[in-house]
Amino acid sequence: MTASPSPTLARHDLIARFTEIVGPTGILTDAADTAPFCTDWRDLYHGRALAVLRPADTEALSRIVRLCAEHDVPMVPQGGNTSMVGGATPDGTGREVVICLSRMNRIRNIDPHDLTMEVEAGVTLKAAQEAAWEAGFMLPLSISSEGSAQIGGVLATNAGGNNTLRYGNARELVLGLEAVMPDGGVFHGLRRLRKDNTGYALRQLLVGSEGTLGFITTAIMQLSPQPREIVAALCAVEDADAALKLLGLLRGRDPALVQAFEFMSGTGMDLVTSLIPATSLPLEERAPAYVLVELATPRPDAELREYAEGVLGDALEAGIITDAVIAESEGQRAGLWKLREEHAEAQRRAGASVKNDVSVPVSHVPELIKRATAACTALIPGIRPAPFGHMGDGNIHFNLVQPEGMAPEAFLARSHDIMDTVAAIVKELDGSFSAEHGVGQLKPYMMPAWRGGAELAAMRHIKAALDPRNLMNPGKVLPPATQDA
Ligand code: 2HG
Ligand code: ZN
Repeated sequence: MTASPSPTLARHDLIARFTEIVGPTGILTDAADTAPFCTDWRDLYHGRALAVLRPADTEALSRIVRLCAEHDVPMVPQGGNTSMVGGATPDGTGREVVICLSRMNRIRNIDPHDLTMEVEAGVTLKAAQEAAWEAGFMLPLSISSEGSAQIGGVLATNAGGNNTLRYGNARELVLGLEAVMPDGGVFHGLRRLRKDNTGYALRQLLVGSEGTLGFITTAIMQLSPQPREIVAALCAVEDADAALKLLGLLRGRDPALVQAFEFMSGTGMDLVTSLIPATSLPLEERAPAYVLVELATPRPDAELREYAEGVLGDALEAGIITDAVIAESEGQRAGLWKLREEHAEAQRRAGASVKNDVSVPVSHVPELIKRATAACTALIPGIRPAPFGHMGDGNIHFNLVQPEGMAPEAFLARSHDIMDTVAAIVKELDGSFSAEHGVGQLKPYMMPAWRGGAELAAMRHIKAALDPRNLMNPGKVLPPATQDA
């Protein structure tokens, strides 16, 4: 990948032209105002921006992109700024503009016959879920950062989250897209068709491209019928082998009911209950690991709670689980989910941590956890492995928290050693080093080893064809060409 060129228009002229497009309230230029947009959620990257631009509609975004293309201004799209891999943070040159889509925040339409929702990029995932629910449907995409993450970013990263095992990733839920392409042209693909084989599926190329091929402005999302009954339970298990047996038991009885199957380590749970206010373990005793199971059905007469009691009772009797609690109310269900969803925040509060957002075939999850725990513990004595995540689809966040008392900088200096150690095991288990958070600017260096040869070459051709001057989110996803094997 070639470096992106420098803007060909003086800074003040560019700012004047941008202001003409977005108006004075749609642009930020002072360093103090742009700073929050130049740092990522994990505080790993600190960039600078020529300006932060906040277009109110597709037309304004298209004009911005055209202007940037004309004058070689690199652009970084940003939604809720919740990337785990620095995917929405500008570099340190101060040449890039951050394009923030939060003003494009309308839910345009929910269609009860098509089971679709038309939603703009700046709507938070939570707001979209709530609107779908109020209309009697469900948008079945759920991630820990859904209160801040916005639809544009969710699609650009092909977010997965908690319900992938039943409903798929963001990709599976998108029927249509509108996007501004690198030359400023608008791709009008807001179709709501279940069947549409007319050439290349451009929308699917944009989903998961992390803003490197175009900026998503609006999407048609597919909705599901609302479940009539939902039952959540927290189960204590000895280890991931037992968790896998529990998944087998649940799927063997009725695979259609399992909506979420989330693994948590004892260490991770301890961090949540000790560092996050208003959380406590609703079981008698601490366990080596836990599973949060959620069952759901759209049938009105399923007697799901009785079913859950039966199947978990059998799991207890068979020694697969050692304890379990079933939520008695919506409040309790939310409490169980809080224990799971606060894992990232608790780990942040515990000091420096290294994240490995990896996936392996579901059957290999226990081996991954065992081998990676042993390897990382041998690498850095005192390191605290705290794996958790979406075990039902094979995506484990194999996160490692710094040893107590170690300087955070000293721990972070070992990040690449730790990531490479975990990655080597993931590779042997036929997995992926980037399951759901994307590649961003944290992991492009891993691409040649994992997606090298014809695959990376094809990605480079696509990027060069659509964005020949490398202006769209440069430095993300693809490594510099010099790193190719
Ligand atoms: C989650 O599943 C998110 O909670 C964050 O993907 C994972 O902190 C992480 O590594
Ligand atoms: Zn996750």
